[in-house]
Amino acid sequence: MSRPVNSLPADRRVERIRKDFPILRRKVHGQPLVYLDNAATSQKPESVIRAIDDYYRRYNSNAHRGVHTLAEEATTGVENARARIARFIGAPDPAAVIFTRNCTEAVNLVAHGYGRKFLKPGDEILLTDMEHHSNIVPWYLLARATGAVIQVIPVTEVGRLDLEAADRMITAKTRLVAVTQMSNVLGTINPVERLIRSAHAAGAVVLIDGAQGVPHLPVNVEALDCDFLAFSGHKMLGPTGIGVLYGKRSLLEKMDPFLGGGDMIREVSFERITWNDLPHKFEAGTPHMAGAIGLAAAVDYLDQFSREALQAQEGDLIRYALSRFQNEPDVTLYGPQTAEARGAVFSFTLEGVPHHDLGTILDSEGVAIRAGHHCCQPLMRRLGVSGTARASLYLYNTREEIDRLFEGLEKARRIFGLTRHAGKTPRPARPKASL
Ligand code: 7TS
Repeated sequence: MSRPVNSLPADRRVERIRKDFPILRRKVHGQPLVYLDNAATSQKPESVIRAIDDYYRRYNSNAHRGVHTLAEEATTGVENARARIARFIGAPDPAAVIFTRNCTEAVNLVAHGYGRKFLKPGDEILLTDMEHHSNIVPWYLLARATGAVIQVIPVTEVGRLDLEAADRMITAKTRLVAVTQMSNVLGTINPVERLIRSAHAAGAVVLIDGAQGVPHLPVNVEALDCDFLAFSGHKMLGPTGIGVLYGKRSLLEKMDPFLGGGDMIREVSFERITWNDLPHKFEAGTPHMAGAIGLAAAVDYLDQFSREALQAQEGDLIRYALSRFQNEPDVTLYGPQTAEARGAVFSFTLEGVPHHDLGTILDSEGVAIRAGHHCCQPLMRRLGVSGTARASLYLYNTREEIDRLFEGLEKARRIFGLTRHAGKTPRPARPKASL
């Protein structure tokens, strides 16, 4: 009998978890793959792959339309998935869970369905300097369409939101606050509860971008009292092409639809159209049945672990990675320097090595990271860099893999003729935890 997975020591648990992910057995350039690009997309366990395969082999059909057995099974599959995901995020009402293509589409849905209907010239939309383009561009378009104005909460020297500035900036003019729960660059975990309370006191609604938060942090939309939560399935072990918008029912009811088409209507004539009930009002066209079913399997996979066990395991990895980063004189790590304030995302630069070259050298060693601006150009400007290298971890990563990352940095130094302790050029005096 194998021990229940939660009572295993962390290293044994990770060993067990790794066996569930077939891609982790792959080699890249002759080396065992070290996948450290989880903030871009996560890998998929066997159970998710099987759920999708099973759907297409056994009951593929069009949900919500047919009267035949397969159509009923597909409908049940999608609706059970909705209920499962609602339970995962603490939403009491499955109809408040709207399936979208991804987090990006969920944000756009709110910008169109809520923003275009309710925002007026001079109303303020409050964002932060650490938002992903997905949580900037839809609001920019909305501001242009309505005459609303974008305000931006700054980021402090240590990579946190400037909460004093936020307190000043949330005023009676603020109609909507859109903020990421966790930065995909700095790893910063934002105090979203506090922002939600202040925004509500000022009469504004709040959208939480949970693309990075939901895969890693326990989220309960009722306890948070957020108005909207947007996230993507593919960053939390689910398939690509499926995302979620949670919204408070009272808001979803009064919003306009986003996309028009089949399934989202009650009655159509050329003179007058009435909308279907929630959640269908926001799900035009044939849904991504396999995606929804695959995402429910991903949530089942995550939920087999106690959140405490997973968080302790991830916390240990974060502390280990931080200690390694902080021991490299020629590496600048951006964002909070303590494990409590951050998630498992590490953006850094290695002095004398352009980030894209670093990404290529690491790939030659089988280590997958991301290099670039990470769809956060305003934040890059704030950091004073054109881009960074970024290693992001998930529940199957190990200390040995972090060691492989640092071995790769050593190779990059050798190729660029640098030494670890000095770097090629004398370093200007500046704090290591710079932002
Ligand atoms: N919000 C945040 C905070 C993100 O990190 C991302 C994707 C998105 C929104 C958009 O998610 P999508 O699934 O709709 O594309 N972030 C990244 C990343 O950091 N690297 O690749 C995608």
